Amino acid sequence: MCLIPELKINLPCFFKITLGILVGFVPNANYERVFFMGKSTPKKLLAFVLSAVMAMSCLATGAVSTVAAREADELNPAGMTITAGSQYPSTPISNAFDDNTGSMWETDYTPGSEDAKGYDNHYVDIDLGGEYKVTGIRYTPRSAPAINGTIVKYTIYAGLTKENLTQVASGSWERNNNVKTVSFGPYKVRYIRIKSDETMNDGYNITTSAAEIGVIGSEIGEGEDVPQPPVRETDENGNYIVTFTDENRKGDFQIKQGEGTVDYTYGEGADGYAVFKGKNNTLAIDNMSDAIPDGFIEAELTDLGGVGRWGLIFRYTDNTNYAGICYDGSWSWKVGGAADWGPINASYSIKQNVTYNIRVEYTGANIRILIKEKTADDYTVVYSGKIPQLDLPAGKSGVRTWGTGNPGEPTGNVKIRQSLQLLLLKQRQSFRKLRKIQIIFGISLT
Ligand SMILES: [Ca+2]
Repeated sequence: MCLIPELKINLPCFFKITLGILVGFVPNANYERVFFMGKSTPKKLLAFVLSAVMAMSCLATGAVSTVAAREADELNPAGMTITAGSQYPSTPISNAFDDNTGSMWETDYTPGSEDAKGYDNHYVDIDLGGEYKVTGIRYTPRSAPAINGTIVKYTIYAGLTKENLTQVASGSWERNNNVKTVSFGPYKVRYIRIKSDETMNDGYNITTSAAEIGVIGSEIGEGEDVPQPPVRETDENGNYIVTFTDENRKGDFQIKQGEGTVDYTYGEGADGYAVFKGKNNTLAIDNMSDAIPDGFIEAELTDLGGVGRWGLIFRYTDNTNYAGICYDGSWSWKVGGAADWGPINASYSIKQNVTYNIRVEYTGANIRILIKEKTADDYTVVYSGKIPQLDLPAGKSGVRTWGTGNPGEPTGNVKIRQSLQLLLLKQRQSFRKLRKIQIIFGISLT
């Protein structure tokens, strides 16, 4: 551990690789959080260094190495430094940044070790050494036919400071050895964390591996305005909160289904809000929210009128796996799937254009809905009971709005169709509008 930080000087790759291997012989060394220089090799030395790396790799592993030129769209700043949460002594993180697909980084897979049991430390931290326009990550798995450690689920975090990284992407990669990419932004970024959440493995010890990792991006041009990643805020209790105070504090609502939209107005307090417009079962999921099994959602909410239904979604995994409570004149619950909904025995009526505080608590199958007009002192318990269908695995939170884009063309929900026609007589409006102010997605019950 203590040897490697001294390498944060302009040593060529050859020495980094060599010392990385030497460290492997130190008994009981702590291999976590090993620092070294990134892809900072002076170009004039490149040919020599790559040759040396090939030679060292062959000596160390006996494997045939392949030198691959870095893609032209990948950043290669001289000040870049890399940190790995875990690495096996003979496969240090430097191997994932040496332009050599024949060498790889692998987390500590020693049987019985913490990192062989879980993914907590399976990450790479990249400090670009300055602010750049970053648009994605390229990941080259180890060479076929080996599959151990190939990342199939990932989360990418990025930010301008090390202490305030926000999730900018997450998802799945195909279970094969092909080169993989993920795109986001573009964002102005200095720090990036690539987190491995699941890998292909032999079913015995888990590991994460990478032949090469590249940061896709470019320098920020003169006068070019590149936004920073959205800021993830929490309240004094550590609960995730969306305040809509400015464009960086609006959560990360993504339309997962339907053709509705989310429009933002920024400002302090009640002056900051988002308007959710539903069209054909629109799901707007906040990708920045925590994926949690139990918790609560609090919102200041105003029904702006229109056609259809609005709801608060929780435990969202995908479009067929989510839970939600909805209101369209009466209360109902909803889970993913076309016909999976039912009534809630609750009679509280929501008036349009009146602002309410709503709190939905969910613990297993237990659901509690509390509401008060914003100006009132006390909440009313609208419902408290068990709805077994809503007891789904952990997931993210969001907003569901329903409306027809074309009046007279309901989408097939019988309950809605019946009330829809009454509403259409009042207002021929394409969208259901729902105004939300200061949404709080909580992670604990109080
Ligand atoms: Ca490599």
